Amino acid sequence: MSAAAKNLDSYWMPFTANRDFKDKPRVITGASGHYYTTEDGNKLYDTLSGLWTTGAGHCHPKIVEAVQKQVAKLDYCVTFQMTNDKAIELAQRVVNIAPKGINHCFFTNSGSESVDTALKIALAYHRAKGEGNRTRLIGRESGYHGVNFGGMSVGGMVNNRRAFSANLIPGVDHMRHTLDIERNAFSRGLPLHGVELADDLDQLCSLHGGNNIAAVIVEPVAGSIGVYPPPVGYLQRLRDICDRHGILLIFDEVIAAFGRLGASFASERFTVTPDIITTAKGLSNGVIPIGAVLVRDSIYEAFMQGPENMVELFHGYTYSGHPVAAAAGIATLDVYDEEGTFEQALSREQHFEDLLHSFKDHKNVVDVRNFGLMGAIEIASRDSAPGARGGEMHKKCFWEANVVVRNVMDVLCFSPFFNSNPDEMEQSFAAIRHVLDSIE
Ligand code: PXG
Ligand code: PLP
Repeated sequence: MSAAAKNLDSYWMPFTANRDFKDKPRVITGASGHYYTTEDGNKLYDTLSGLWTTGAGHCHPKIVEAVQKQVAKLDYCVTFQMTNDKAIELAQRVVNIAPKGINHCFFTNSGSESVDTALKIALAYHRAKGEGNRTRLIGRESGYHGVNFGGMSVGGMVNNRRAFSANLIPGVDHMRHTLDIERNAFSRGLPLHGVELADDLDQLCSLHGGNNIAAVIVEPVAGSIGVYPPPVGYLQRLRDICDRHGILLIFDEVIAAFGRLGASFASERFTVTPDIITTAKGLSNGVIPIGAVLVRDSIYEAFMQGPENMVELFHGYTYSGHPVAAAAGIATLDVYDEEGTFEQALSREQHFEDLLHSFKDHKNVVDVRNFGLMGAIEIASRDSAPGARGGEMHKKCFWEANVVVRNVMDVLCFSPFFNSNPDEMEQSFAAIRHVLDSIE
């Protein structure tokens, strides 16, 4: 065991079974391109691009250089009532590739902060417009919107909510999720059945009065729960219902934005434009924490009323628009531009889909789902031990197959690099299949 791994006790690890992990740790000390390296020099193929973060590959030289330069030039700068050149430039660059009409960008440090920021903007927007009665928020079962109180409340992953259920924010409802294995198992791309699930929103409008609802937040493709692509027509129907009732539509694109769906934003791929977009992860290729909330012009303008010397939105983080993070973001957008990353991602979709669906015949596989470069293989749960097979897959892949695979219970999630090499993808999926065969 390495020196680092021996001294794990002080480290309370996030979303980890701490005792089980510390018994036999999995520690990474380096990364390059599509591989992680361990302390003993093993190279592991990364099938999740970090945690859906690092689509352009690890330690991209251009981003590394930009960070190194920036940290030596301007390490930190207050962004309340003053700012830095990099934050200004990144905001412009992001809105340049955002959907038409979305031209304003508020910086955060993570997806969770982006979500809570977006919810606060939605509530304050209606109030600024004289519709302070619009206070209700709608999320979706199985949704993931981060771990802060707002995002947890609109989110729908039960384990994330259970211990806090009495303290979630009030006035939140959930639509049903869109996974329907009975009707849609092994769909390639968007499932055909389920557009009517969007009518849950209409029902909530009947129940509460649509004019009491502030916003609806959904992941265009639910990621964290195990990749649930939206049924054909579903997002458009949500958009239509929101328009009818004056409700803001928030797309949580923390995973989906910046190439994951072969486009700058999911909204571009689906040709459905929300009112607010939350982002993080791919904005800096995962190199430095940064997130952004993008809003429609009409939302920004609603705040720009009243005395000009007054703060319009009492919200912001110490590190909103951090210059080093912003420099990483600018370099990342340069890389996406110069390398044609979004087209690269599109060009790899078919091969990725074929590799995933080659698991259809496996005796323990109950579903395969994919859209863009997001994919999942769902394994049947072992009797009375949900999550056991998935957990064993993760560990065996790490220790015996030199492949990093993320499991959410018994669902294996994949988020390949935008510039992944087809041979390496095939080899890693062959190794994964081998491990799956070995699991009872
Ligand atoms: N919204 C969405 C849609 C996300 O996917 C967040 C918000 C929160 O972002 P931060 O940066 O605060 O973690 C996310 C993050 C998984 C997994 O297992 C996915 C995420 C986080 C942790 C685990 O797939 N996504
Ligand atoms: N808690 C205390 C005591 C603080 O002073 C601050 C920021 O100044 C925060 C929390 C919030 O930290 P951040 O702005 O990094 O989110």
